[in-house]
Amino acid sequence: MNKKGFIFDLDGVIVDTAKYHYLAWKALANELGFDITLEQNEQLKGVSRVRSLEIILGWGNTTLSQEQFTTYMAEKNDKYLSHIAQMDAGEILPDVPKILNYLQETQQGIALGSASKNARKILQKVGLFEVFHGIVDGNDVSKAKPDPEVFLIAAQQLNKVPTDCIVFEDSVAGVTAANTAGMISIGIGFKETLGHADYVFNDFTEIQTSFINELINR
Ligand code: B16
Ligand code: MG
Repeated sequence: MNKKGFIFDLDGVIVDTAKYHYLAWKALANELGFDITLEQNEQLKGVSRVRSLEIILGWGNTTLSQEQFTTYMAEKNDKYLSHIAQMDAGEILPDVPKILNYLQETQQGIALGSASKNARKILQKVGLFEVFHGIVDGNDVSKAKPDPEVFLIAAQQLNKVPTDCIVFEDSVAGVTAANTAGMISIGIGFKETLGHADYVFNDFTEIQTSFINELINR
């Protein structure tokens, strides 16, 4: 059987940590005297921590000194981590284990490609750390998605050429990054927003192992 590299984004693909990011950013915005909505939070998905705070400050028409910026970033992360501390395997999104098990059974390469600097911690909390042969996160890259760097490093870790890699992504920038890397992109979410992906599914319950087999044997 062929061996391919399967690269997973974390937030929005394996777990839904967006709700925890939202709670932490909202608390910070409130502290600064304004609020952020769930719709606005959508625009922060897949975006780095630094860039997220810049965007939020723009929404609130607020500027901070460099020192304050650093303090608020740390404060946000502490709040976020207090939510992460409560996570367990029950937070893995539906049918993700089904696909991971199938990839393990067929001995495919499995890697993580996430913008989060907390990715390793989260994988440990939900008990998936050992499943991944490669992990590339926000600590390992110099250029954020839509730059393909994160996925190209993941492919290297799996010893695969980009054209033998398949990426699962929920963010617009992440799908663009996978396409630019020359990989097959699978959008997890809405067709309206992820129409540039090679395939789009609402979630993993819509993905059959027969489809994974097709990808493996392409
Ligand atoms: P952290 P992903 C991304 O994860 C999140 O979607 C995004 O909302 C977050 O700001 C970013 O990670 C950085 O996270 O503050 O933990 O370093 O979707 O790329 O797995
Ligand atoms: Mg994501």
